[in-house]
Amino acid sequence: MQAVIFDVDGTLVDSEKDGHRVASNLAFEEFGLPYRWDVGPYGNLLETTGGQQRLHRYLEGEGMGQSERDELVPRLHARKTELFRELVAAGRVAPRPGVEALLDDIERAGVRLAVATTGSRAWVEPLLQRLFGLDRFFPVITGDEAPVRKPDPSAYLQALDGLGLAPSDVVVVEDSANGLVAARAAGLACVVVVNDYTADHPLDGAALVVDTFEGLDLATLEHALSTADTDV
Ligand code: XBP
Ligand code: MG
Repeated sequence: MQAVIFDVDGTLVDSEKDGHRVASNLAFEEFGLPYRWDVGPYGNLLETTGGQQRLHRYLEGEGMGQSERDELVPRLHARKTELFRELVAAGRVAPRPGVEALLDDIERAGVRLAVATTGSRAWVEPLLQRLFGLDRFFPVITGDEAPVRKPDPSAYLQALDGLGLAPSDVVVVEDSANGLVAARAAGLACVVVVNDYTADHPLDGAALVVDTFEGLDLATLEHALSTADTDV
């Protein structure tokens, strides 16, 4: 194994419940909109990857027409992104327990770190910089470079291309079914570390499924890669 590609939301960081959801509600309030995303129902909205795509799907469900959404969603999402950056800067978004120890374990062995996320670069870079150190990860592929979002494999294919490695030398760490499908469609073995929002996701084809990073080390990832069936 020569590299590990990490997902961000729900994987490196616990960013959905206390991050994107909270920032979205603050943006709704600022815009004088009556919508609020509660903790439970937000889990269903996560089936749609991409913040703008998720807003469109939700507002369409609330009966808002296409033209009104096309005008409102980019402004609402831009404000949500600013508010999310402020939550990160205020320390309200934290790494999942055990992630930092795993990153150190991987780096000590000279194995490379990369990122492939659906999220927007405008918040991804400051978050990685504040919590981990941005230059530990190369490449960092975001929704800006891969607009067709997971479960489409393009983010992982771009990360693999940036690493210049063969799929058999790389393992992915994800938190969700959409991420698992994207990694496998890119021909990559995928370890899934579920969270409260993804524990019930269908995860067939995962090389390994666990519910915490605590105790997840390099040797476990290497074993998962060596036993993985990457045939899609
Ligand atoms: C999960 C996503 C993202 C975030 C919101 O990303 O679906 O869209 O929820 O970020 P990941 P944006 O692939 O890291 O799990 O609002 O910037 O899209
Ligand atoms: Mg995720």
